[in-house]
Amino acid sequence: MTGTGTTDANGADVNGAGACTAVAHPNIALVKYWGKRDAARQLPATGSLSLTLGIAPTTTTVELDPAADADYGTLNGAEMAGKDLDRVRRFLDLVRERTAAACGTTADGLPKARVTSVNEIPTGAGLASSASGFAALTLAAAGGYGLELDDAQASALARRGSGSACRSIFGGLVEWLPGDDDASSHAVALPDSGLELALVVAVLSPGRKKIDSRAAMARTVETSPYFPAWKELVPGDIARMKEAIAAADFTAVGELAEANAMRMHASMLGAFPPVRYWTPDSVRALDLVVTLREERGVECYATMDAGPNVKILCRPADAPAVEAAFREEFPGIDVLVSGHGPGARVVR
Ligand code: 2P0
Repeated sequence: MTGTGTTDANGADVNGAGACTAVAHPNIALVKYWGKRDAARQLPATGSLSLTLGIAPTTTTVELDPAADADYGTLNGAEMAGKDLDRVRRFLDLVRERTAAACGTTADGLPKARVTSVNEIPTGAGLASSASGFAALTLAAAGGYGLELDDAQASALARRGSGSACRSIFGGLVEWLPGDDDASSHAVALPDSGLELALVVAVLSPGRKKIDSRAAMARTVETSPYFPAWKELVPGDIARMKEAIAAADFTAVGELAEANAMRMHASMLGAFPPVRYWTPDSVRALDLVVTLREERGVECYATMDAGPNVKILCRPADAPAVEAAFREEFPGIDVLVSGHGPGARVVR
């Protein structure tokens, strides 16, 4: 999937390079990534485990541009600027460094690039677009520059762009192995146990969040007295979650996922100043999940990320009932339904 056999060379002196387009899907963690032990190298404090979704993909094209002085591009049709552009440039610098090392040349001799990225997602749906975005950018940039990567290497490189992006390289249920250096911190696909999950995303609040996850994570690590407890908890949650997945035990998967998400939010609430993403609608949505489960016979569990939106885990057969209940409780909101999605891939 990380093949780099692009042939429409664009004046660049790297083998088989020029332009490449890749697609990647977002993922939602069932055991969350919250905290880094090394921010510069993007090494996480713990492992994590996620489901790659089948909705809302990002499609990204990287074209080498020998005439450009700096990387540039568009995101959903608008010119990239500010922090977003800086982050893309830093990532492409890293791709050029790796390419230069592999080709025995210098990164300065490699052309800059134009990046065109489109998120196929309802505006502000609250699905982490940095995961699909950096996973797609990793494969497109590697293809554009002619950098050969196996899946683990692609995942480790995507991690440098955004931690959760390392998981979107793979499809279905995925574990991010925390590792202890740049090469060993990457994701792997979990064996298929036959467990089929559905995820319903209730878009309660489409606006941009007040504090981005990178800053919120750093604040939690630095100031929350509950962060050490979170860090100690996660390895056991991952082990239990893998057992539950292997046994295709939906109830155990749901209970663990919900408890893990609440404990991540507890660690944030303990930060100073506190990090609180919840709104009154988030609490109403969490109540509705309990009502569905305990009073209406629809077994479902809630998870939340760095934002106010609530995602509901259920069996695929129950997804229509969960969707209908959320549409009724919150008229007019977007409700998205997803099953297991594929890993990132080069499309041309
Ligand atoms: C996760 N989140 O496991 C957790 C749960 C949000 C809450 O991964 O700084 O955008 O780029 O590594 O990957 C969001 O964090 O952070 C995230 P960086 P990222 O999905």
